[in-house]
Amino acid sequence: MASERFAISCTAVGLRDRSFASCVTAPLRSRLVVGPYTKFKNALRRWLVCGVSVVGLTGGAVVAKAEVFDSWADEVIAYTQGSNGLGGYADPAAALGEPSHDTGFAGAPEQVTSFNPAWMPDQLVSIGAGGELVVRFDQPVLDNPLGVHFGIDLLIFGNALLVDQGGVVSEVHHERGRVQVSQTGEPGSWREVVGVFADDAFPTEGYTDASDAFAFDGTAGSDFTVPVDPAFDPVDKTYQQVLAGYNGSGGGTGVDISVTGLGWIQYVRVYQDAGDAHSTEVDAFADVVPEPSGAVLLGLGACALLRWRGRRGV
Ligand SMILES: [Ca+2]
Ligand SMILES: [Ca+2]
Ligand SMILES: [Ca+2]
Repeated sequence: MASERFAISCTAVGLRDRSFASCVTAPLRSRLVVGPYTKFKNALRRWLVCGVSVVGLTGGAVVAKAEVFDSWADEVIAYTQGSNGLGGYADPAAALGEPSHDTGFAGAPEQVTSFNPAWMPDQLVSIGAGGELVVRFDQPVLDNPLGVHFGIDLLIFGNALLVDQGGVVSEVHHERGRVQVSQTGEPGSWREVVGVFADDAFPTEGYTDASDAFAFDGTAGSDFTVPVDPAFDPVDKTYQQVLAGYNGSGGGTGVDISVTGLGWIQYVRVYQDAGDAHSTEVDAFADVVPEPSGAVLLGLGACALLRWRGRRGV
């Protein structure tokens, strides 16, 4: 997949040369299949795994095993459409994979913007009153501290939209679904993310450079793995001001899992109470991964040097 990304999987496994070599060479191979900025970030993240591996080698305990993941949810664990779910929008696999940059509504190659959300049944799954959707990530979604991406760890994309009135946003049209997270997906393991709702602000923005919300002339895809600043309020803003406020992000509901007391999660549940008059739709889930810091980069350089010297006995 063109948007393939990497993440860290810390597992209690023995460090082997093969995993280390894979760790070093995978970023180089990835350059063949991903975009320039994403390639750069992916490479740094993979090298971060190398750094952790060296720690494991010298400490003799838990080490990191290099694996390749994308940022999107991978598996549907459960799905039940509620009483007022949208007919035809009942395929839970629509919530797996990358959020929608474009929508084929009416057969036209329209772009998804915060005013023009995803439309198609293969893009969205509808929850409905009393319904639920449970998905699993292949990798742990880690808790980012407040200073990293505003503390947001997970993004949920729906079909919420900004309402235009006279050239500015009058309101965010949303159909809020409740959110729970879990490390295991087992009964009793679920923690409610209080005050955060799926299919809410911020509506998905597929491109960063469209001239108008309905011009569909964007060429630069937005980043679905970084959140919008939660302090940004799109109301009374023009479309260009909204784009500026998104600052390259593709939007999505931001979830900070620290409010649940969990340091990482791997399962996400979106559900609606019975009797809810709305119908929450979900397009996708994304893991928000921090950028490697300068100190980490220095560590990674040391990692590579140690490995090079080790191979040559110097
Ligand atoms: Ca994935
Ligand atoms: Ca967090
Ligand atoms: Ca989707």
